[in-house]
Amino acid sequence: METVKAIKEQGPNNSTDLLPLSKPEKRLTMAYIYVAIIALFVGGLMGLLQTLVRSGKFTLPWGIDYYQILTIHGVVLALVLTTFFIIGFQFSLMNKTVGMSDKQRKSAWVSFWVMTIGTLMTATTILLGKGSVLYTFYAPLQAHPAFYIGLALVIIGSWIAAFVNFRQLYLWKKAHPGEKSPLLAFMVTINMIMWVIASMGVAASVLIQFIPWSLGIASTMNVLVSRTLFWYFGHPLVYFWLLAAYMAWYAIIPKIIGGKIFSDALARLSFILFLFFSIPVGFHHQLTEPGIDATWKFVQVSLTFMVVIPTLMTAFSLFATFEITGRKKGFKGLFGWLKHLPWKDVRFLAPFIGMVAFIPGGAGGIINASHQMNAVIHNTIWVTGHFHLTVATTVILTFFGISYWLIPHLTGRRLTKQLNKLGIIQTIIWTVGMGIMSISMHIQGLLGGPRRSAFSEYGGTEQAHEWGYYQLAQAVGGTILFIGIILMVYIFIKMAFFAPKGDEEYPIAEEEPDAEPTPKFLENWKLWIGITIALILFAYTIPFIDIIQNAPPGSPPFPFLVGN
Ligand code: HAS
Repeated sequence: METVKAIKEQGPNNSTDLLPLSKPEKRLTMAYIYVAIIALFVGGLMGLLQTLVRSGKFTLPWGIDYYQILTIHGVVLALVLTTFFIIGFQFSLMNKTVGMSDKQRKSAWVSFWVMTIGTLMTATTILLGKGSVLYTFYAPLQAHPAFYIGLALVIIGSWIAAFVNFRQLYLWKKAHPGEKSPLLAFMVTINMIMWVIASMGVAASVLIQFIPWSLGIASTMNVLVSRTLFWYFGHPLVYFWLLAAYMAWYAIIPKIIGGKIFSDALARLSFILFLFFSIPVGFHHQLTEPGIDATWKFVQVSLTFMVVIPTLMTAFSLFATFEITGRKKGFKGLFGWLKHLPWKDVRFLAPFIGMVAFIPGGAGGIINASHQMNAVIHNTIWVTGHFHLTVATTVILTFFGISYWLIPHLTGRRLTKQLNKLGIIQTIIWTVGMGIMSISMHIQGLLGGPRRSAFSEYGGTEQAHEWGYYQLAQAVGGTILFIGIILMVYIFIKMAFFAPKGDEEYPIAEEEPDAEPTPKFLENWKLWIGITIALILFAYTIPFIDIIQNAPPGSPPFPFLVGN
């Protein structure tokens, strides 16, 4: 029989074998999760304060500024919580499926510390009131250089993690010539390729534009270039969050419901399509910006709609898994199979509600991307409603669902019946709170209520009076959500330190035995990366040249990124 050490050195025998996580590997993933849970608490508290301020019934004490807490909320939740949770979770997936050497683990720790130091730098700058520039840090808002240097470190740290993941798969492939890679390792690799290509945009902007400008080396910068580079990164950023949730939907949920993966090939194809269509689409966040030619906005909006294809493939695959599993268990009728789903298992319930929330969340996204309709909702609090359904419900409820088995697995404890029950209560609280908050944000947005503004009550007009009801509803939703966060932190502490010792399963599903074999070309990395780069060059080259050539005075075309 092979020892764990031997398997570790060579990787598993075939692509469906799973490796046990060693103690050091468990500690590594837990380190990332500790940061994520602290971020959840701090960011959630700021979210509560925001809704209270906007309700007009509360003033921040001690001279704290609304935009300061809004920046902490955005940076800590959208950038820190997500990135740390995803990278930690992905390391555990890679270690389970392809294995990790000691050297790779050391590099992974370097990644963790570089990211953590960066996070501390940025967070401290905001807390000191020197970085209230929101998570998109649009110029001409300017922060202290430490804000941007901290962000650059977070990105560099995440690249180290990406290259560890690439090496993990590379060594496994070398040891298993001709075999298809494990599905989850394939998915992690796609997500990290997307992340590296996309984050180069924001890294370039931070390093070449923002840091010199904030240090006073350059006195001005080309603002449209900086916004374009940000959104070149900003849209794939949201898919970076979503794909981590999709990994659980495709490969973990089937195991939890007692079923199998519907199709390995379909799952891989959908991830490849996400790689193609996540990056060359940033202009759909810049539809109202006058400096970008309408033709290129049209091209990028068309590419945006292509993303709907892998999304619907995912919905199809999930429905198929649910139905096939139910029918195998003997449930009949058109929807009888729904009854077999383990509604009382929080590991399933939380991500399932996340899936359902993605139906209105995705429909909202399609409205946002449609140019004329975007003119109605852009810069209104509708957009905030949209991303609280997508990232703060679909993605986060899936991450909570993962935590309920991952954390006890890592800490050598069990998800007890009582913790499962608390988890179900937490999921319901989250759904109700987010439902109230997000619906009222959508409605207030349609009535013209602005986003990113503490002044939503000015003027005493009839319209502003009407906004008041929805702002109050948002404060109610925000308060319920904060109760949900406190409960989640409590469950986390229990799972990490106090739950009874035991073995919690790391649930990874197998493929349906009669599924069609996965075609070999799906692992043609050079081809997929080549097509991705070609699409980016097609969508960005000409408009980018336009932006630089037609830069206004003070933003000299060359050196094109910083003026003086
Ligand atoms: Fe978005 C703004 C367009 C998806 C996040 N988005 C944002 C911002 C964030 C964000 C954070 O075009 C704000 C950025 C800022 O600060 O300015 N978004 C889209 C489109 C999609 C989309 C077309 N967004 C997401 C996801 C996010 C996210 C996912 C986070 C995770 N978004 C926009 C646009 C803007 C925008 C514009 C800019 C607006 C502006 O003017 O500023 C698409 O990907 C959506 C496709 C999704 C679907 C839904 C498919 C449903 C599925 C559910 C399956 C369920 C099952 C269970 C199986 C078509 C897969 C059901 C079972 C039953 C029994 C019912």
